[in-house]
Amino acid sequence: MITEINIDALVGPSHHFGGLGVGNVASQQHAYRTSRPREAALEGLRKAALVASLGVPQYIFLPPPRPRFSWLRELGFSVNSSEQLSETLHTTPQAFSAAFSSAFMWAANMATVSAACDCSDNRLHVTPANLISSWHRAGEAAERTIDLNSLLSSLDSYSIHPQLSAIVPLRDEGAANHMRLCDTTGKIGINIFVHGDDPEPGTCDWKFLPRQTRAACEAVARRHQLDPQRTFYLRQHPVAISAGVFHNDVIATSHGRLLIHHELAFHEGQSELLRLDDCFQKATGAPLLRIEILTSDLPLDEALRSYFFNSQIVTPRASSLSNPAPQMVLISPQQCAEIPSTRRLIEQLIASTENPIEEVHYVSLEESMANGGGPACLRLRVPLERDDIDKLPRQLRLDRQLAERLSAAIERWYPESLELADLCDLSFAEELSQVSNQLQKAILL
Ligand code: SUG
Repeated sequence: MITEINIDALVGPSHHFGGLGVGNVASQQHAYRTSRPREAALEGLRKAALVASLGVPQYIFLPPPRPRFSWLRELGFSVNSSEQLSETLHTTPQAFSAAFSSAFMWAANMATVSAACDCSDNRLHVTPANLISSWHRAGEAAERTIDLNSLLSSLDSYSIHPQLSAIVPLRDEGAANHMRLCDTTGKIGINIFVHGDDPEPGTCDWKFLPRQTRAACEAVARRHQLDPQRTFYLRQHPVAISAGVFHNDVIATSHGRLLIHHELAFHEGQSELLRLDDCFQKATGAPLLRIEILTSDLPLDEALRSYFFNSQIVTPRASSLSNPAPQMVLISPQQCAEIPSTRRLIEQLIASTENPIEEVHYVSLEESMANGGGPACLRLRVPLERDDIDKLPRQLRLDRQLAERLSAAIERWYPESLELADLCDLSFAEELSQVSNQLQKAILL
């Protein structure tokens, strides 16, 4: 039996709005707004604690160190005084913001992960995403490779590959553009990769640079040794990308044998989707539960405002024999409860007996949402055997005690609010390293 663990990445104390998300309308709209790092971290932690309370194995990665002054130096900036930092902010705000970025919080972009049972060598394969499309995210792969190694090092067999080369044709944003469908045991898996680039470069007039290329998807599938017969490639719809759908997980979602996608998720995807339905049926002996949401039921702009497709779907564990768990639970952004079309859609999904979703939890993630990240963006799924889960380091597993300790550290040490100009104060950089120490303590206790 395969169980999905979730890894969430704690929001960092320098969380701010830098307007750097390529094709990410929310990030652009909220550029330079005052941020609330404390609330951002607490919101993310509460969401992860909710998932843990449903019996899903939940792990936490701490924020990597910020600021990245070495990177600013590499770009020729001097960073020895607050005045110099202030000058950097004014001349090149993108580089400045990137040095303090907390975008590592969106763990769905950390890596693409393949279950060992899907790979011909029977090893779990992981490729950290190179995230080369934007100013602020490319440095994350090296940092998260260390964290992933620490989490997985006690497993008997796994491969963490180097990130794909940092060249434009290999733009990779990880699990946000990958979906794994499987049977009820989790042992028979089908992998779907979603890319945004056009087959013949230059044929399409993009408003925003598509962040994932087909070449990157194919390279990941090859190195992970996935069965080509059970691997699918779908192309994101250009209309959706131009409207602000910068990752597939903003327009489609999946869990187990359930796939929910918008009518405008994929470009000319019909024949590939029919082949997918057929392949799933043949491989697992059961039909794929594929739900296509029409524009007439959910217009694209409401899909984006609500982030409905970024709802997280989990299989809870029963707390006792007399208290059976719902088959699947939806964790949706609060916005979905407020927008009538998505509220109705969720009510219909729960009422219908034709899909396994039986419950919804609405979560408030205002700070993350304002930067274009919903519940599913904040987690990376790793499909593992139960025995392997037992081997993972206990101190990274989120239980009530760890959640309380982290929450207390955040309340005590994180700034309540932050302007970009506050980051120019050199003493703030020292404070950030103290916060890191306090979070480490909370984990190691
Ligand atoms: O890469 N936002 C992130 C949001 C990532 C959401 N992840 C998934 N869909 N899986 C991004 O665009 C904004 C940062 C800023 O502007 O300060 C940002 O990076």
